[in-house]
Amino acid sequence: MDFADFPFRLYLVTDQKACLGRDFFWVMEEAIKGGVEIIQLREKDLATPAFTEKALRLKEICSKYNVPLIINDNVEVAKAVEATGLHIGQKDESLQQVKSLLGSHYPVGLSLEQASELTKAGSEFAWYYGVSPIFTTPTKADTYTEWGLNGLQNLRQMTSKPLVAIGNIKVSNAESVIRAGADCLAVVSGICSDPSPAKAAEEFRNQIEKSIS
Ligand code: TZP
Ligand code: MG
Repeated sequence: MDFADFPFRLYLVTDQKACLGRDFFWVMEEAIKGGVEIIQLREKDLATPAFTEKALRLKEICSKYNVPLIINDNVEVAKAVEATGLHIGQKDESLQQVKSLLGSHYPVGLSLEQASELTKAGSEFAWYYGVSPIFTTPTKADTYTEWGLNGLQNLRQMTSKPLVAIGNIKVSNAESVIRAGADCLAVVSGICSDPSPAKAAEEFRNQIEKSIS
């Protein structure tokens, strides 16, 4: 993956609970079949060995479909499984710190909670910005103030880096989020909790196609 490239439009961020008791890997594969193009494994409660094991299993599925696997906030796991990239938030180790461990060309996505973080040292080396949260969401309680569509539009004027929108993105608001300036939609419950993850992903893809044509 060339560090400068971010051609993805539909990004799945995982949450075991959001899969509602169904087999996690089944949900992932269905989501990919429906059109998810990149997956971030986000595990807040697993220690590194179990996180690594899960990442290796997910990587097998991702590799089958040529879907990049991104690891949330664990450099050791990202290294161990040779993930395509890492994603970090504002409260995690800094971008410079993780790049010093992974190499300066390693793709690292960075969450932005407010526009002032754009000018923080190192932010310019992010692979993409996660715009978090676009809308408040029951999936993640500890989020900062929502950006809303206006906030996203303003941010769009401030940077040409790929913007990945996350937070309560549903099929019903997907088009407005793209039109406000998102390059890519990141979804948890809208796909993982749907009775048919494949169909849900397909519906997101249809909205995206409609919005960029
Ligand atoms: N970061 C900001 S919001 C969020 C994360 C991980 C969760 C988004 O979940 P959903 O179910 O798509 O609203
Ligand atoms: Mg984090």
